[in-house]
Amino acid sequence: MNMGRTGFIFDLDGVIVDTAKYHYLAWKKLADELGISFTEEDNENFKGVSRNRCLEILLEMGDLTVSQAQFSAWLAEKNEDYLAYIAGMDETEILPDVPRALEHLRGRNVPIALGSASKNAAPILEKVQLLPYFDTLVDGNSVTKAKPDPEVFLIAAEKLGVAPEDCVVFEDAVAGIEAANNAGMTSIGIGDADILDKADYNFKDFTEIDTEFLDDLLR
Ligand code: B16
Ligand code: MG
Repeated sequence: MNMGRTGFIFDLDGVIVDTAKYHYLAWKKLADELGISFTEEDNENFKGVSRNRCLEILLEMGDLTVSQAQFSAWLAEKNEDYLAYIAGMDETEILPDVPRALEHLRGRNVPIALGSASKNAAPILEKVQLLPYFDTLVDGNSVTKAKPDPEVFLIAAEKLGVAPEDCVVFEDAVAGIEAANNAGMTSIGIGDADILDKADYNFKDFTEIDTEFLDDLLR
């Protein structure tokens, strides 16, 4: 363990790329098939939430109880549609100034991890060509407990060889900020400060995060 060394953990959707719009389209398609009303506002509640839990919420919205086999089939259908929507993603979909921050941190030689609920994180990072910046990926395939449980970030800290209290997490979801706080890490909310009011720091996006702020986190 490198005590005192700062580790940086990035969430994926809403922090690095805006895949929420593709998740919305895929959930909306399934909801329409099932006759369940699903709006972009409803999609807000799906941010940072596991695929499995999202389908449970959707079925609760439609008052539907289904067999395990049907549940799995719909889960697979949603993901196939989602994969079709993200097939054409490229680096133009990276959110503003994220590469600048990653480049700066790389230059400082600090360990960087991904901490995402998505099971599609690796192919997405590959598509937008940011994979080389990450020392390790912890995603929906490696966790058993969803955010706000701190598991995803604690595994990331362990893999980086950094103490949890020396880790900084960038997150756009309320559950993600809670997970970071539960892990004893410094939490940085990306998005609406009123919604992410439990974060230690708040920024609208990475254009507001200057290199001085990043360097201060290293001290
Ligand atoms: P998948 P994050 C999350 O990503 C999304 O915000 C959430 O909407 C999605 O349901 C979840 O990933 C699972 O994604 O279906 O690709 O496994 O924000 O934790 O990076
Ligand atoms: Mg997110």
